[in-house]
Amino acid sequence: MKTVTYAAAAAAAVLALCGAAQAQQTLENVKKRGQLVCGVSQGNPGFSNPDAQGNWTGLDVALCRAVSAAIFADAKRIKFVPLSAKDRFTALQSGEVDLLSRTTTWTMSRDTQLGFDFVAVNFYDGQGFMVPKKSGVKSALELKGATVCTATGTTTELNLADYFRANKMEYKVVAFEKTDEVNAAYDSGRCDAYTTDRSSLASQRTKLKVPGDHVILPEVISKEPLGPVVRHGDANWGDIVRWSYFAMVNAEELGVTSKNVDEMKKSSNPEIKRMLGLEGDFGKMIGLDNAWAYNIIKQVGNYDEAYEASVGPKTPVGLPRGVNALWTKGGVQYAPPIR
Ligand SMILES: N[C@@H](CCC(=O)N[C@@H](CS)C(=O)NCC(=O)O)C(=O)O
Repeated sequence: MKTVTYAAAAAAAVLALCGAAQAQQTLENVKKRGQLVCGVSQGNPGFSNPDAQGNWTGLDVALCRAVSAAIFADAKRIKFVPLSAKDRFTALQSGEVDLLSRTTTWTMSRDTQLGFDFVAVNFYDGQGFMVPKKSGVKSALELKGATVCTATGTTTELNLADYFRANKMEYKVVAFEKTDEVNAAYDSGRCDAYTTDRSSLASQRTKLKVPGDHVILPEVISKEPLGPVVRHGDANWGDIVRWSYFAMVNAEELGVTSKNVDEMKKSSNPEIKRMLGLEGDFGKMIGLDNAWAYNIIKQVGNYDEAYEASVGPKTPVGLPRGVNALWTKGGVQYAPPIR
């Protein structure tokens, strides 16, 4: 009896050790493969979207590129895997992707029940509604009895139910797995309103037949902190993704851009020196080269550069920085120091 117990205990210990060793392997696997596998959307302009040449662009894509630059000194060593909202979590759990960077809301249940770690918030968002301008609707509170289109496998349906219940309004939901199906249904007039994250409404609006015919209503009915997700249990990997993101935000705060980063190597500011790998061993601390952040900034840019190029006011998505401004400029984007 005792022997069995010891044997079982030993087996469990070996399993636990192997599990831990395996769990800490992501960086090694990525290096061996020579490529980062990044889970993105199937097409969310400004966040993750292939352009006419098939090159992936967007704010979430910039984060994949930053991680690739930090590891390989090359922002292009990435395989992008397009995932629907419904399939994204199994793809991360099964190891099909190393990192999920796809407008994913950080919630307590996802963080604690799915075996994941949310490592940063690269876009603070909230759920909203879009309606055809010609409907004359000016507030979500006028949507009593409306048919609302949305995507399945998202945080959206529960927020929608909560909002209509709280406001004692009836509604009907029409939900699809693919965002393109939601767009088609809404564009054909099957629904009175379209609901999802407000940033995604602005993004998907660019894909409608006449984007200018639709307006996003002022109500923000939920908190949708969107950010990159990794598997729980590989702390080093989580650190790499988190600090790749923080490097972009710190670079913005310190005024370091892709254009001036070489010039900035001459700066006497100790924070800039540490960030660019000229002082200290900050890259080594996460298993990378000390030029990790230099490579991110040089090849991908700082957070502001990535934001303005993908979703900013001059892009078709057209989102002002708003709450995603730096904390020094009235927003909540704040990165702990590289120190
Ligand atoms: N933030 C929400 C929603 C995420 C989501 O999937 N949004 C849709 C917007 S309609 C999207 O990104 N669609 C693009 C695609 O599936 O390619 C969540 O994490 O559940």
